[in-house]
Amino acid sequence: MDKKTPETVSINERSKDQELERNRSDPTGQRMTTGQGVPVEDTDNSLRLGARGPTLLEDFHLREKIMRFDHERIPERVVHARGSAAHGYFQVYESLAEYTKAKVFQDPSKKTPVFVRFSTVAGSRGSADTVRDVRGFAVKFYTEEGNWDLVGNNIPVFFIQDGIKFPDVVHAAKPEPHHEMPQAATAHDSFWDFVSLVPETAHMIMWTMSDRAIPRSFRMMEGFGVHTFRLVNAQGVSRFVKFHWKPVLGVHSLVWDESQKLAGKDPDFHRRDLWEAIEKGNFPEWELGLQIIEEKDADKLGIELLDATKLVPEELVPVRRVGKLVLNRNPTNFFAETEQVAFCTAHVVPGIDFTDDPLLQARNFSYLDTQLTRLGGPNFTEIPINRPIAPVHNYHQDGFHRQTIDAGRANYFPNSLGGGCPFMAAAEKGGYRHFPEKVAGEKVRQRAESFQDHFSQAGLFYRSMSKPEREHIILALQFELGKVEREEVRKRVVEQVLAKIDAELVTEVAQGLGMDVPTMTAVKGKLDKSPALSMENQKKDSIKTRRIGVLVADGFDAADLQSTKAAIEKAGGELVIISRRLGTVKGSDGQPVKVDKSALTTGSFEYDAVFVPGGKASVSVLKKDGDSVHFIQEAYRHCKAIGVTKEAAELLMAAGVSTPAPGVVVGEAGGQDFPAKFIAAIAQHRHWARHDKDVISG
Ligand code: HDE
Repeated sequence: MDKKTPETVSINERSKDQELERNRSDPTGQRMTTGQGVPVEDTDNSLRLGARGPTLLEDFHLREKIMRFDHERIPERVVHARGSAAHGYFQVYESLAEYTKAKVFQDPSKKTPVFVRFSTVAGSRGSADTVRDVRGFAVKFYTEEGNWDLVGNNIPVFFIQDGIKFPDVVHAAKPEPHHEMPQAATAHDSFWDFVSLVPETAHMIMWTMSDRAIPRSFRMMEGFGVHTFRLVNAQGVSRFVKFHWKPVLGVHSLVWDESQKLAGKDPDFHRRDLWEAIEKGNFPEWELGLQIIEEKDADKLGIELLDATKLVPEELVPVRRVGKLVLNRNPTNFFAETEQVAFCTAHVVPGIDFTDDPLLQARNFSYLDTQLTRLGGPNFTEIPINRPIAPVHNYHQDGFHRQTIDAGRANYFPNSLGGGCPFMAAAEKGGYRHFPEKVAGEKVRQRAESFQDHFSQAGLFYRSMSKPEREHIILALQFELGKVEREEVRKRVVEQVLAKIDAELVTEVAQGLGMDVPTMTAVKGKLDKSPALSMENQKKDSIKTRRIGVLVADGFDAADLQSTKAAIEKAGGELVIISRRLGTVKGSDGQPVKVDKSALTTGSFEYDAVFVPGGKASVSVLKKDGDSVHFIQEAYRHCKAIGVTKEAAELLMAAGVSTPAPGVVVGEAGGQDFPAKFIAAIAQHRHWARHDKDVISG
């Protein structure tokens, strides 16, 4: 081969999977061996002197086995420790050559492999999935010109403007240093102390107190690149860009009470949901959206694009949907892939570039650096999940865990001993050339005047919410601040932060905390509302992958169950049969039906809706069963769709639910339109207009 011809690769959806295959080890049909490949005779008994005597140091299998066990753990991520990931691909709808030369965006027939990790931020690796927190949404694209990582969140803004404050905000949010409490929660003094003293957190606080911070599923949340990046085309023209991921299933959330109950009953709720959806072939999908801003128009927007506490409302710059992301394969091994994957904002490819956002600039340093401790040295790029499909050649060498065996004598540049290789690539030949932005100035520790507005977008977000969403923000703040022990911290948040956001907000929160309502000092921006920010305005047209809990006892109406099941499954939903104990329940036709969950192991909060078929015998048992009555009450309180047919209407009465009520669908005997009405109610996701819900226990 001509040594001067650089290697290239062509990629397809399977490229990364095939490349990972080199490292997979399947024990099926194999003997057990030591790490040195020596077959093992006995792994249950250590080697001892006499059956009751001391263990011999000579037992190399014992020593190796214990030594390997002792060192299984690596440090968890300092933030985003709790995560779940999946493989898939990205495909662009049409060439974006006009905007960027990045190869991932050129060819609509190409599927670029990706690995995506979702996470919470504050909790430890074993913390619950459904806590109130930001969710990470990190995407690694294995492109033919190297890896591109888009390391985003499910919230489009951030707590701080400058990366130098990151250790402070994270220290404040994490468990307090003296007693390491609370776990995976911001409802404590140090976090709100920080918020009260750092007004730039205001906008992000509105998002984290909103339902966005308790997603129904990873599959039903948006993703955002947060910072402004650049797209650069082959002619060297740069435009500003904000990246968005739009979930095909719509954006949906839990309610706070559910989140807390789920954290106890199924702390893996989101991880399980992602895993099971992929196993069942319900591949999660997002569309990539771009907000492209011409450099010349940036100033006219009146929004500081370098300030990560600001978003660009979609009403001002529409989001253009340019491609899709599909997750279709679960990892083979959690540690090897999900835990060892190392994202970095500085992993970019030609055609994608940075801006001077001071948060992004600090991230570009941090992500590379943190892996040294977490993954044990600089060779983490060689770990299978991290290594690019694109060829890698450079003069980096040695270090812990080096895998590559570098051939040749020349490990420096320039060299003549190695024929000058590896050599540089001109930009025209694929070499990464940084966008030659013109900058001038004095070295200062200062923020520009344009970074000083901390409240107008916080207010914009709050005002753009529907009434129920605003109520949830108020309740979340009452909860979080209610857990703050120091009164002066509570007071400062109310007076110095909330009073500058919105009158309704500060009044309700102050009253809920038993405090005087401070004088309003709100700052309004040009835009009064951005409807795109409200989840209530997102599409609600499908029940795909929704789980409907079905309460039954012996004697349930078999025809009701069958017709409802057929209709729901046709619409893409799933029924889960719940009864007192596992095994089977008998329908009115005498046929047994398999029970999926016993009442003991589940709760209404694990489902999107409830269905109770008629059947006199079944309903009379359920009416007297506290768990079943509670199930209905809780689902009602959480504003979910409830469907009952025939006699099952009596269960509603037993639960204190009076009909008609929004989202409660009662099917009369022989009624034909029940499934359609019930499906329409489920697609709404929640029925907030239940005015009496608070008088029902749950
Ligand atoms: Fe991160 N962040 N971050 N972050 N971040 C990390 O990198 C950091 C920020 C985000 O699934 C760490 O490999 C700094 C914004 C995600 O592996 C660390 C600053 C956004 C993940 C780090 C930020 C994020 C991380 C910890 C402020 C949304 C998980 C382990 C300047 C756009 C990635 C690691 C995964 C992880 C630093 C702010 C998203 C310490 C210094 C803003 C999704 O390097």
